[in-house]
Amino acid sequence: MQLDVLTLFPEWFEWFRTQRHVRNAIEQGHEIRTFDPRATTPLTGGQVDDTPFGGGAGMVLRVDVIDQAIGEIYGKDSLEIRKDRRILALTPGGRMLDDRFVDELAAEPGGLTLLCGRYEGFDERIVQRIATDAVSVGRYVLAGGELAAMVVMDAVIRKLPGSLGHEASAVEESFSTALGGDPEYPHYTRPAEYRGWEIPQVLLSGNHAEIATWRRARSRERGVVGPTAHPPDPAGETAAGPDPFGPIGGGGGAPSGPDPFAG
Ligand code: 6GU
Repeated sequence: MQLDVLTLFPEWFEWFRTQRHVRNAIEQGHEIRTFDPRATTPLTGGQVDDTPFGGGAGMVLRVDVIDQAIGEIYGKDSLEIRKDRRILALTPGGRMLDDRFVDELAAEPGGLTLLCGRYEGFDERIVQRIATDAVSVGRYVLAGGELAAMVVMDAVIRKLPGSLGHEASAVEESFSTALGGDPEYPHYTRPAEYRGWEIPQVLLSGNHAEIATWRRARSRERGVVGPTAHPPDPAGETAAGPDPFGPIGGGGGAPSGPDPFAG
């Protein structure tokens, strides 16, 4: 897959490219290219942004600058390019990135172009006329789209064959269809007991069917309860009293309530 990023800060992506799963993907033939719209701006003095019509604070990325950059990168008019590949405008008000959206992007045959906004953001015509999608990584505002672009690319790259050491890791992971869209089950490794903190005994049983059932149940439970903003208290209580987001059934004991596989 070809991942192209339009950014005023291409150097931010140098570190990203050195990360192992990203390097693996590049070795597999995937590409990450960065383009600075300042290099192709039709305006003088490397100008890329302007003050907003109607007044207000901040600067807005100009539509002519982005249109020109895309035209030069692909050697075609941007209205043609958007038929061939997904062009993502990274903006806090966009479609929220989730596992389904990531799968959709990873399956895109034409490649992705990520547009990073800075300042107050994009001239809306970039989003409406040039981009195929507006993408957000959460309901908060970052200073620019660069970190969001890395989030999108990281999530997409993990789905590409050959980028993870272990192919199964991306199949049965949080929010995947293999887990019915639920978060991943908890993992444990050695030591089996540490400071009196034991692991669920079923995991030591060697009974793969029971382990799978237990994992599916824990995963489903996390899906019902929602993301753990705060790890469950093993005693089921906190200083503030019983944790409303604690074990299903509200009981104490194991984080997941009575555990049929315990002991
Ligand atoms: Cl995609 N961009 C910016 N600037 N802020 C964000 C975002 C994107 N997603 C969440 N916050």
